[in-house]
Amino acid sequence: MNPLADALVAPLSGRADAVLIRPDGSTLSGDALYRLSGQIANVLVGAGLQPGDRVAIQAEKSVEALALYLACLRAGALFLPLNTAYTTAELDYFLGDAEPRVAICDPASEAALGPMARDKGIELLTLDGAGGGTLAEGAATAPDEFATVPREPDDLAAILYTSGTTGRSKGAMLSQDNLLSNTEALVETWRFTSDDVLLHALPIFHAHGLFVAVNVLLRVGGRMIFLPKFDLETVIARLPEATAMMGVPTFYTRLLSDARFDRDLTSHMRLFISGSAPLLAETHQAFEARTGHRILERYGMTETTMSTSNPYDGERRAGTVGFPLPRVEARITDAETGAVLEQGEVGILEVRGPNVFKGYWRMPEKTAEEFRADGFFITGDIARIDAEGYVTIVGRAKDLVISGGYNVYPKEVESEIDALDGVLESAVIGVPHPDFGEAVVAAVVREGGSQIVAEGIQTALQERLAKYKLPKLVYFVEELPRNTMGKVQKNILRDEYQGVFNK
Ligand code: MLC
Ligand code: AMP
Repeated sequence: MNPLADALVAPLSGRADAVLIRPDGSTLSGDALYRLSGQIANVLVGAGLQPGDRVAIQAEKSVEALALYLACLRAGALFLPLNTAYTTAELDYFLGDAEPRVAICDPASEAALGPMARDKGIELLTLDGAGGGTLAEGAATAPDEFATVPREPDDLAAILYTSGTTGRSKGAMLSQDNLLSNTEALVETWRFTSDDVLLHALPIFHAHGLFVAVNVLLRVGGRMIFLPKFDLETVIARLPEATAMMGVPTFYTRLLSDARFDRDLTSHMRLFISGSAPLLAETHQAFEARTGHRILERYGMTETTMSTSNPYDGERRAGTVGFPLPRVEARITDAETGAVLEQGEVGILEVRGPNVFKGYWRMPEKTAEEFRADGFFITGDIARIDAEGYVTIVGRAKDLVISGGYNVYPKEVESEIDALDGVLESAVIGVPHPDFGEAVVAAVVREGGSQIVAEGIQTALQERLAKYKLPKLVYFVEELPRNTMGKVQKNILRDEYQGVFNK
């Protein structure tokens, strides 16, 4: 038994029809993908991989990168995907913490990562966006037969890093059953079948594009139009071939900004799903007015994969994230005391169910802090559950910015800014942005006599942080607003800068 490989990968064997449609329209059959996963699994084992080892990958989205995920499932390895935007400095931490046996990077990063990998005893292979590189070369000559390694439902299948409000990023450990149970719940809730063709424009290094999109479509034996990224022209051109689309709100606001995106273009579509960041009620309404479709909004987290969803048949209510998924429980508690609140009250959203992760990699204390004794996971999102059971996310207890669906923890950016010569201190906030939903803005206090300018800060940060974490604007202030306890009042800064991107 290997629950995920049995459910997602094994059915590809012998499947002659297309499972992946590439940007140029060429296709890859299920069987070809299956055989490729076997070849890659053989390369990994040849590199010394044992079941339970981690395989890290930072590479452009490609059919081969997806096959690597399937190969890891078959080989009993823990798949560890990394955002392509991470810098070498960020990777140093992830690779040091996760201690993967094998890491795969773009050939362009090989020179920078090679010495790091050697120091850490990691076997480094390469893969580019066109499917070239040493991993693919090895796979081309490797046997395609591979005996899938047995796994138990509680065995780990993946580690996904998520930044922390304090300190370093944490690796969320997801088990076979976490992922498979969630896939089953989503298939049931969203009615996916083998007739579905998903327009897949999300990255596959985060939960949304990988565990929601890919797992669901593999589970039902559907197809995916596998695009390297969200590009408005390509998405509009390929939409007629799709039945369903999943995206972050930015995908939908970008589509709405184009007059070609209308009722005619979308009339054949079965379903549009949104998540990873709040979908403004006004976007939901504008989308319906333009296309006649009501976007189905759902809510999740790396640690829990999906927890709630609006209904397929019932009312998809704008501004809400719907009901807990089958077998998932949700409750609202008091932020200070942890007491369960009355229905309708606003507090911290907690969830429990087979979807909830096994804890943070090698961080038992951090794990313990985020769970209640009765097994509920404290999401850090502020929410309300109404009399009908609809969950509405009203805010975040965690100091977190979500920009275009990517999470940015202000503390991480502040630490980097504060470390620069000429900076006394800084405060990083998220402010409304028409494209990204929220954008990162920094308020910086210079050290006495310092002449540091915004450009200097941006340039210095580029070396240290992924691009999406960089402040889109840097303001210099005399001092940061603080309350009587000395805590920076970010709400005052947010009020002050809230209109800067809407002028
Ligand atoms: C790119 N940039 C961003 C950004 N994406 N800045 C802030 N926020 C982002 N999300 C930077 C680029 O590096 C570039 O910098 C500049 O902004 C303009 O880029 P762009 O060309 O407009 O961006 P694009 O490449 O089109 O990417 C935007 C995007 C992408 C929205 C398509 O960010 C994306 O695919 N987001 C999806 C994220 C996602 O999958 N999240 C799921 C997490 S899982 P410069 O300096 O070069 O101009 C999760 C759980 C759950 O949250 O519930 O699903
Ligand atoms: P991540 O750590 O990338 O998995 O991001 C998880 C966070 O994204 C959640 O804790 C929420 O704050 C946010 N999120 C995901 N989906 C939604 C949604 N539909 N509405 C509001 N916030 C969301």
